[in-house]
This record gives sequence, structure tokens and C-alpha cells, in this order.
Amino acid sequence: MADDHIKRKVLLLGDGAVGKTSLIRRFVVDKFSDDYITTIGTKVTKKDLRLESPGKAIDLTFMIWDVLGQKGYKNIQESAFQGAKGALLVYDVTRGETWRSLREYWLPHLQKVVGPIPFVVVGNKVDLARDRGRAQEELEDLEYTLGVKGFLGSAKTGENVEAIFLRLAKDVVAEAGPKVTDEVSEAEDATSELIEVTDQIIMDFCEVMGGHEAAMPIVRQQLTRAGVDVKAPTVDGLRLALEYLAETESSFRNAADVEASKTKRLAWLKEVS
Ligand code: G3D
Ligand code: MG
Repeated sequence: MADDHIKRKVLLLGDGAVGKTSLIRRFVVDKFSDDYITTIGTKVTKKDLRLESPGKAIDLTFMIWDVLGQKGYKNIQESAFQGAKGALLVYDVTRGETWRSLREYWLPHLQKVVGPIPFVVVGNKVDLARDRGRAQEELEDLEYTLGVKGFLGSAKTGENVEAIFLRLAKDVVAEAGPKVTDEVSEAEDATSELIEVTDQIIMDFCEVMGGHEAAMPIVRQQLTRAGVDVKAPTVDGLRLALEYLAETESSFRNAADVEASKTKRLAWLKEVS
């Protein structure tokens, strides 16, 4: 019996509050919580899986990237997409606009950055669907137009959560399944300039720190401390966040570099305020 061990990065994408963080939590620790904490930046969770098939077993380590769902954070999102080998595209069955977003925003972006990779569509919160038959029809619409496998599921009840991740795991390992193709077209999205600047500042900080995984926990901490809401950042909040980020940087960079970064970021902020 030949055993392989492989490691793959996968993404959870979809609008804010569709249940991405809850799905990961359900899959990884089999829990559900009603507290809604907005994902700031990105968060990576590891999960080991064993895929058995006749005569062969594959040990797969999933690095599951939870990417903030707020539109407009293009730099963070697109840099988080780098190196991904698969994706779950999640919408909320009770909010039709999140279903459209997959086609109009998430898929075009994903495809632009990573090219064709396997993905699975998830209609989450099916426990709340008033009409399950209708939810199923909507899912089938999406399956048909995107040529993709989809599931209705619920992070709350756990329905289909295993099946969803396992399906993605199998497609990723086989590098088979439906791929993101260029049939989807990108729709223009209206983005607040302050969100663009927040995006730019966070990415600049990531570069200083040498990448998302080291930087994002600090970004989360300091933006929260400064009271910045990533869905609607304010100039005052961001100004404070810049101070806090500079403060943390000063423990490992020299003062002149820290000051130069801060001045640069303040200038971006001034341009839009
Ligand atoms: P996100 O990571 O995509 O932004 P979250 O979404 O996982 O943070 O979930 C957003 C809200 O939806 C949370 O509720 C969460 O509890 C709820 N939720 C997630 N999945 C399900 C589900 O399958 N069923 C139901 N009923 N609720 C779900 P609050 O109320 O805290 O906003
Ligand atoms: Mg989240």
C-alpha cells in the first residue's frame, strides 16, 4: 500500500456573514457558535485528512484560508489567493445577493489570480431556508451555469459539512472536478476609497512582516484595538491604527524605517480624507 502525504492550500470565499468562518469551525472542531466576529484580513486553519481508496491512502493536510468577505479588499484577497489549489465558494441561501456575488465578484477574481483550480459551491444556512425546494433549484441553477458541483449545507446543524470538504479534498487531490474558467465576467463594484486605503495599509504591513501568516494576527489585534470596522473604516480609526501598527513595528525595525512607513501610510490616508 503506497502512502502519500501532501499539503494543499484551499480558500473559503464569499460575502461577509455567509458562514465561512462557521463552516471551518464546524469542520475542524465540530462546533458552532452564534457570536459573530468579523474576520479581519485572513486566518489560516490546519486540518489533517485521510483519503482512502482501494490499494492506496493519501494523507492530506488542508491549510484552510478564511479570507475576509468584505468587497473592496482586493489586494488582501488577491494576495491570499496565491498558491491556492482549491476553493469553497459560499453563499447564504437566505440572501440572494450573496448568490450573485459568487458569479460577479468572487469567481472572476479567483480565476484572474490563480487560473483554473477545482472549486465547490456551498449554499449555507439551509436550516433557515423557508422553502427548501426553491433553495435546491437555485443551487442547481448555479451548478448548471458554472458547471460545478454544489451542496446545500448548514454550519449550524452540521448538515453536509463533512461531505463538502471531502468533495473538495478529492477534487484537489485528483486536480479534477470543475474548474474556475474564464466564462465568468467581472462586474464593476463600487468600493469606498477608505476601504482601498485600509487594504493598502494592511498589505504594506504584511510586506514588512514577511507575509500574511505573521502579519494578520497583529493586524487583527491592532485594528480591533483602534476600533476600526473593516466594513466601514473611518479616518480617525485608521489614523489610530497606524499609530498602533507603528508601535508594534518599532520592536523589530529601526526607528527611521518605522517612521518612514508611517508617513507613507498617512499620506495614503490624507489623499482620500
Ligand atoms: P463569515 O465568516 O462568512 O463572515 P460567519 O460568516 O461564519 O461569521 O457567520 C455569520 C453569521 O451567520 C453568524 O451569526 C453565524 O452564527 C451565522 N451562521 C453561519 N452559518 C450558519 C448556518 O448554517 N445556519 C445559521 N442559522 N446561521 C449560521 P450572527 O447572528 O452572530 O451574525
Ligand atoms: Mg468570517
